[in-house]
Amino acid sequence: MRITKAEVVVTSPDRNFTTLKLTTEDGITGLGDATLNGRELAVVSYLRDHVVPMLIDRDAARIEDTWQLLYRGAYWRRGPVTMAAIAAVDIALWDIKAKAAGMPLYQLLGGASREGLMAYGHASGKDLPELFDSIREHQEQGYRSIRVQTGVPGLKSIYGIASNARLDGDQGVRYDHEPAQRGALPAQEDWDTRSYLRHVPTVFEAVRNEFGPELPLLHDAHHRMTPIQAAQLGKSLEPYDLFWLEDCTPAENPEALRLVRQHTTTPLAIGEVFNSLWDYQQIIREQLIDYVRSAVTHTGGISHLRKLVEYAAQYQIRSGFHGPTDISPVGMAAQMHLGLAIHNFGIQEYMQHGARTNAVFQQSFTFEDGLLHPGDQPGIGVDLDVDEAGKYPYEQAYLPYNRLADGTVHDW
Ligand code: CS2
Ligand code: MG
Repeated sequence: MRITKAEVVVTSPDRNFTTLKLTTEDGITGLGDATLNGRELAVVSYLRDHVVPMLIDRDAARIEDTWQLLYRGAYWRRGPVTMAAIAAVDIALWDIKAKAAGMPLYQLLGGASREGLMAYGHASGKDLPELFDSIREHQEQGYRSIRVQTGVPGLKSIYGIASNARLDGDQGVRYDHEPAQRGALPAQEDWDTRSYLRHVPTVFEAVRNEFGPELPLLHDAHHRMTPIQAAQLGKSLEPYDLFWLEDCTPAENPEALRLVRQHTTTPLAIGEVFNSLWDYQQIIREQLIDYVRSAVTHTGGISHLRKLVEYAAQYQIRSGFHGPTDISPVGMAAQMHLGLAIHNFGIQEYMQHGARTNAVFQQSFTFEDGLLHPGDQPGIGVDLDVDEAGKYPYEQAYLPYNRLADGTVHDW
């Protein structure tokens, strides 16, 4: 089963997506997601200029060998660009293998370990009334677990807060419907950690009073605290029983989590900006986290993410795969197959793509009663409408960044 064609498709229906499409001599096609938010074209070049020539005429059945060739053979290992490119190839090859076998991918990965995947959505509001409306809107959509982000008094604009949050698609401002804003330069936002640390526990107290003790609640700190600040936040949130506190400290210093762990029993999730098993090795071995946040798209594909979660399983650490809108429907579907098959699934982030994106990527996965299911079409179950994709050329877009009141650039 030789690969005869490898095309890199860039489209920007609601935001930019990079997709690899492989075709075999038998006419089987496979899709892989290589979207790296705000740095999309770097992966396009990596694929087109350096990977595609190596794929032509290779045996599409040799998934592990292709992974090792691209990873070890490059000399330059790891990094978000390399690992997103390898992910796209790996996902596309699993799609082809499952189509050739006539099975949905999760069957090849060992079959379903559960009926569906518990998903969480993003509720946000600049104040409590707006936040409560957003939580209710998510519950009406079927979500049984909810991430909570709010504005902080005194700060004008903060990442993760929609001022007109909508779930239904095309109108309104949805902050992370398009987490990277289109434009020639990145937008600047504000940050003040002391105000944030004072405010967040009051928000969770209000949410618990309004919505009761049952609803699983999550919170994302976007890497903005020092270890001792993160410890303080984890401790002050303990009465509100969070499902997890995400990305409490910056990714480069895994040892910071030791200090956080010593002070709080709030469960910790980390890793959406990690890109390999080796980034997690120490924090898994030392049991410093509870959930692995990687996405299949940014962690070398199905083959590598599976090894990562199986390693995590030895330490009772579960999956919490990254699923914002910058993971394309191809990446989302691929990680749903993996999540359905593994034993140590935890939760799946799911934000829902807009109508234009859904017209470009036709999907067979479903979201019903709060549970995702990848569907039973052979392969990963997503088709790319190339003509539709062609209507939306790439547009420059960046994630925002933030500065403190004195002008210092702060951590993401
Ligand atoms: C967030 C994302 O989903 C999350 O947990 O951290 O919105 C993230 O900021 C973007 O995916 C960055 O590309
Ligand atoms: Mg996050």
